[in-house]
Amino acid sequence: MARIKITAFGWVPPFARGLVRDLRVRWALEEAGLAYEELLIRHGDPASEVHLGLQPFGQVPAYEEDGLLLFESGAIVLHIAERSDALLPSEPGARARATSWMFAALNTIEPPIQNLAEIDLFYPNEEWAKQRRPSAVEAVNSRLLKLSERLEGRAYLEDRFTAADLLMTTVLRILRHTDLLAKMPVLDAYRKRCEARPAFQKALADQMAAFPKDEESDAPSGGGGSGR
Ligand SMILES: N[C@@H](CCC(=O)N[C@@H](CS)C(=O)NCC(=O)O)C(=O)O
Repeated sequence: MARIKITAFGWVPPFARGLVRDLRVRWALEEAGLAYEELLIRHGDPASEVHLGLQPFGQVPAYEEDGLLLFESGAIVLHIAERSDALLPSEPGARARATSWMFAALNTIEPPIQNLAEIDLFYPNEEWAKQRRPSAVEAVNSRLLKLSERLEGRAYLEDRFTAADLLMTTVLRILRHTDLLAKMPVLDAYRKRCEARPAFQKALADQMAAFPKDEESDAPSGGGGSGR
């Protein structure tokens, strides 16, 4: 059995905990029943520099398996999903449709959500951010409305849970500091349905377990990234 290793941060600010993108990879590995090791990145630790170098942009997550080195959470999840019936159906048409939704999560839904999150979490007091925010909210809402229409009367994006729902859920979670999802009951129920899966709960617990428990350790000197 191949040894799988993923990189993750050993510290991020509280607002980022439970959102860092290694969560997607952990979740996919749990759904697929594949064991993995984590390479935790902590600034000041020489090993961390090596681990950061596994990703071309110095970000997490990176994925290593028997000399195969991958980056980009979506590509890693797709790699895992391609060999697990739990994450992608085997029928080619169904598989291609699910893959379309995987790209939709990352390419169509995540950009406006990430834009809003950056305004709110990184620049809340900037005048430009205050002016920009209403149109950023509008951009998110217009995508959420279409997504909600798709999910109306459905449990999942296609006719069963796939890696597309996994990615979409992790994208929707980025809005947790707002009430935008709560205002869309179909989407809120969808997110909760996916998050109730034991594999998600395990992945989340494992990401959270990597962070220090005591508040004093929450100071940036503990190491870690921006959590973006
Ligand atoms: N598109 C990349 C984004 C990765 C990313 O933004 N990682 C964040 C953590 S969630 C990070 O490493 N931030 C630190 C940095 O950018 O230096 C992916 O999906 O893997």
